[in-house]
Amino acid sequence: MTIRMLTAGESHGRAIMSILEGIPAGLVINAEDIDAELARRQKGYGRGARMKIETDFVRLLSGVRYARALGSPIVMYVHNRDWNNCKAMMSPVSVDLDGTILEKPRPGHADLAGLMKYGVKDFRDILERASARETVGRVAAGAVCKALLSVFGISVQSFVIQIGSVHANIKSIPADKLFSKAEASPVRCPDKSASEKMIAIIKKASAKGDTLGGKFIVRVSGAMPGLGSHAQWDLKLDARLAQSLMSIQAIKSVEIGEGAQFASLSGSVSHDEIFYNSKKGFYRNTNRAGGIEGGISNGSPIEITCAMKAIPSLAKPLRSVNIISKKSQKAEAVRSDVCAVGAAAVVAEAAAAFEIARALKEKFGGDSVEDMKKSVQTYKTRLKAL
Ligand code: EPS
Repeated sequence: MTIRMLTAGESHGRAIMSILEGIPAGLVINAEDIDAELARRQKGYGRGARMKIETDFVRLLSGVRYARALGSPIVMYVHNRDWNNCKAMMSPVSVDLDGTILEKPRPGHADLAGLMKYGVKDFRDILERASARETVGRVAAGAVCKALLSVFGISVQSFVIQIGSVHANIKSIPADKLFSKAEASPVRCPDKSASEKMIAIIKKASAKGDTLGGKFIVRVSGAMPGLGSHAQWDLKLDARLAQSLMSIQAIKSVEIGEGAQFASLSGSVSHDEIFYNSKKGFYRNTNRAGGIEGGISNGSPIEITCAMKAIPSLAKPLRSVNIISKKSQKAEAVRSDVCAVGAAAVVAEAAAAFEIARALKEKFGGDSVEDMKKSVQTYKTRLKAL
């Protein structure tokens, strides 16, 4: 059985939920570890007033007993505290409201395209689910996937390398310090001086009623060679990661290794030459491929760079059209974040952890963690004998 995941819930509804299926029995799952990931997602300079309302924590509704996975579907429930303020607006039963609807769709949001597609009158029906609040469910599921990966020595970390026009300089920072430095930064950027500049431009954007995007890197360390497959398009690990990460709200590009840079590099400097010694086995001195060749992990760290666009909810809105009067008007000005690149990076860790866990489960099978461990051990012994 593979691992599957669905999320449910509206931004201002009662809760965000996820169903995670296929986690092997016996995996230790601590609610506190999930909560720690949820808290990481809530942080960051540039987040809006909503984060002062919410304090996310998980309720494990099924699939876990005495802090261990049962092998059955795991349902996770995270309450929206803002629901208290939105009960009438989001009521699942019919209520008498004053008839107020949102009329001025925000360029860049799902508002207008969703309204057309679903035939709704009020595009709140669309924005509630399009909202990045949904990522709570992915982070909860990702935390469980991270727990599974850690059993096999695989970790998933991220750090921000750009916000707006400010780029981090990470060349002089040792690879094993990037994550801890990012965690200590209010914008999750390991370069201290860039962090300060990033905070300054976020402050400036906020004062102007504007928003900012940026770039971050997700790094998967410890993944063995052989995850994903060249044999079918929908089994390729890079393609799966791309879908999972691109589906995060506002993410507009996902690159593996050198990514878009490959277009301008010639073959002689695009690839990672292969070496061998009896101690290390096969190894590379470079990692331009970002740890994936032919859709299969090759044992080097898996490196993914994502670009996030600036959030489309603007305090000083762009021009739009009133869907009732068809007159030109400014788009709805709704409460929002100014910059959420650091939070998106935490979500991306979860999305990557899910895909890596899924590929791991597909390769090694096993209904229990113990079965999986044996299978991994057998495989690693075979690789050693190569
Ligand atoms: C979001 C708009 C804001 C963000 C929200 C995503 O919410 P609200 O409209 O309630 O102020 O804060 O993100 C979250 C609630 C969250 O938990 O990340 C949007 O339109 O995407």
